[in-house]
Amino acid sequence: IQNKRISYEEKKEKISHPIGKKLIDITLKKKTNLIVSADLIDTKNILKLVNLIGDRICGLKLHVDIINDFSYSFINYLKKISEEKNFLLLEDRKLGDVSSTNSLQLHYGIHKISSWADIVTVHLLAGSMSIQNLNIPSNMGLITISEMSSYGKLSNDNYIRKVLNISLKNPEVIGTVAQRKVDDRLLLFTPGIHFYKKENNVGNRYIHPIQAFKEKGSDFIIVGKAIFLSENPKMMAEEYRNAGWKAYENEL
Ligand code: 5FU
Repeated sequence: IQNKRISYEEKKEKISHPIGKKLIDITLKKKTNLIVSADLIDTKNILKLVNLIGDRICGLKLHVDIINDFSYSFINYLKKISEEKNFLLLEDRKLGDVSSTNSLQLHYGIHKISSWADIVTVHLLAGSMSIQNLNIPSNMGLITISEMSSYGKLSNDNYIRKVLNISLKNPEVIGTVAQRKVDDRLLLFTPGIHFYKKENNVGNRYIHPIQAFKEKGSDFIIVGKAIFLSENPKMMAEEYRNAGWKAYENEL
C-alpha cells in the first residue's frame, strides 16, 4: 500500500523556518493538530477557554482587534500559559496592504503584534513584495491566505497558484490556508471545521476533520465556534483533537 501523505516527521525535514519546525514538534509531542480559534471579545473569556483547552492544542488563534479590554498584562499572561502548556500564538490579522503599511501594522499601534505573536496571517492581493522587508523577528512566521473557506470566495485557480508560488519563495512563510492539497514544503492550515454543520448563515463553509485530511491534505485543523460556544469546551476540544489525530494517522 502506498503512503498517501508524508508524516509530520518527514514534513519537518522539508520546512526550514524555526517556527514551522516548532509547530510540528509541538504537534508530535502533544499528539494534536488542533488549533483553536478564540474569537471572543473579552480577555476573561479567552483566558478561561485557554485554561480549559491549553493541553489539547498546538496553537491558539486570535483576532486581537476584536478584544474590548486588550492589555499587555493579558498578552503576558497568555504568553506564559502558552509556554507552560506548549502551544503557539497565531494572530489572524490577514494583513493585505503594501509592505510599508503591513510593517507598521505589525510593529505599532495598540497591539504591537510582532512583540508577541508566533505566527501572523497575510493576504497577498498586493503581490509578492507586500510581504518583503517586514522586519519581523526571525522566530516569527507568516501564513498566507491562498483560498478561504467561505462560500463565494473570489480566489480562482490562477490566483491560488500564484499565492502558493510566492509562499514557497518567501522564507518567512511557513504555510498557507487553502482548501486543496499544496506543496509538501508548506504547512496547510484548514479553517471551517465542524463535525456536522455544513455552512453557517454568514457564508462560512465547514468540513469534518476526516475530509480535511483525506480530501484536502490538511496538516492543521482550525476550530472556533464548535469548541468555544459548546457547553463543554474541554470535552469538545478533546473530541476535535482525537478526530484530527485519527484523521491524520489514517492517511499515513
Ligand atoms: F482564512 C480563514 C478562512 O478561510 N476561514 C475562516 O473561517 C480564516 N477563518 C477564520 O477561522 C475565521 O476568521 C474564524 O476566526 C475562524 C473560524 O471560526 P469558526 O467559528 O470555526 O467558523
